[in-house]
Amino acid sequence: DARGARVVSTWDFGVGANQAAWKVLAAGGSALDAVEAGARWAESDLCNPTVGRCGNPDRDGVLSLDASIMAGDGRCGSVAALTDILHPISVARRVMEKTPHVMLVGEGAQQFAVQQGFERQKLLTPEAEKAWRDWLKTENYAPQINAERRGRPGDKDNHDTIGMLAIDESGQMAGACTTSGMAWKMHGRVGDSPIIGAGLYVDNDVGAATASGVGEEMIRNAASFLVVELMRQGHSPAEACQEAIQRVVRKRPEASRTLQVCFLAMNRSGEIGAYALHRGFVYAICDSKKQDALLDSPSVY
Ligand code: SD4
Repeated sequence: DARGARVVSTWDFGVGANQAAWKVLAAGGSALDAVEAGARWAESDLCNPTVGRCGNPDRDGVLSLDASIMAGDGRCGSVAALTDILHPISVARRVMEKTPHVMLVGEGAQQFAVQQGFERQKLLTPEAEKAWRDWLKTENYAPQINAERRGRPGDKDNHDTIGMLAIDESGQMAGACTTSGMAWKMHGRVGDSPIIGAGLYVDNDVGAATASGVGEEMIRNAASFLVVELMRQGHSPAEACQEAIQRVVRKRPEASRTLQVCFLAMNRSGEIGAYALHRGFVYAICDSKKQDALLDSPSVY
């Protein structure tokens, strides 16, 4: 049975993504297959302006996608600045499984995807293009604390990057992270999500961590690796996330007041914790007892 299995994801749409992952776990599938299935669900979601095909573009109007996947035994793969491919998470997995490398970017990532049988397709939605044209009127790059969710509870635009962590019935862990990155980013900008150790880190010996928010802060702090290392030193997932957030604040106290950073972690016992800089971060848990739990993260501000 899948009693020991569990999956956790960032943000409210994590509930739907978890259910896609749970189908795999409940059938005795691997954590790796589960997180890929969950991330694919999010990438296909038609109302998410920060992941996959409905993502907002960069400031040149190009939708460029970042994704990473990692297994608890240290295998990992990622793609960055990938364009015109619907499922970056599956390309990341192919990088892990079919190449001697960990990360492919831009044109090379797309070339590899096409060689692997992924279809090239135009992804920018009319809504995202319109949002970009509106943005061009001011060209003001000022990431909102919780992307489109702030102050509009229940709004269908209530979404953000998905980071997903899972443990399967055999105790193997895996994680996935997929995003269109920060809306109106510079062309060529890469965030934390495809960088192993920044947006995602998984170690079967300890646990796993993922992040959402302004990726520059996660990269600066090797944040997901930091959270896992704090758990290795004996901290609970919640304490590890909180300590990592404190590190972000100590490093850039002023910027921390206006940027959102969110960490989510699970240890090898399946215990889960989260912490954010600002209020508004929620995460979804799914296991054999409850399929649709949505919890509020504690925060500094
Ligand atoms: C990035 N961390 O590209 C991602 C975006 C995100 O909430 O998580 N937004 O920086």
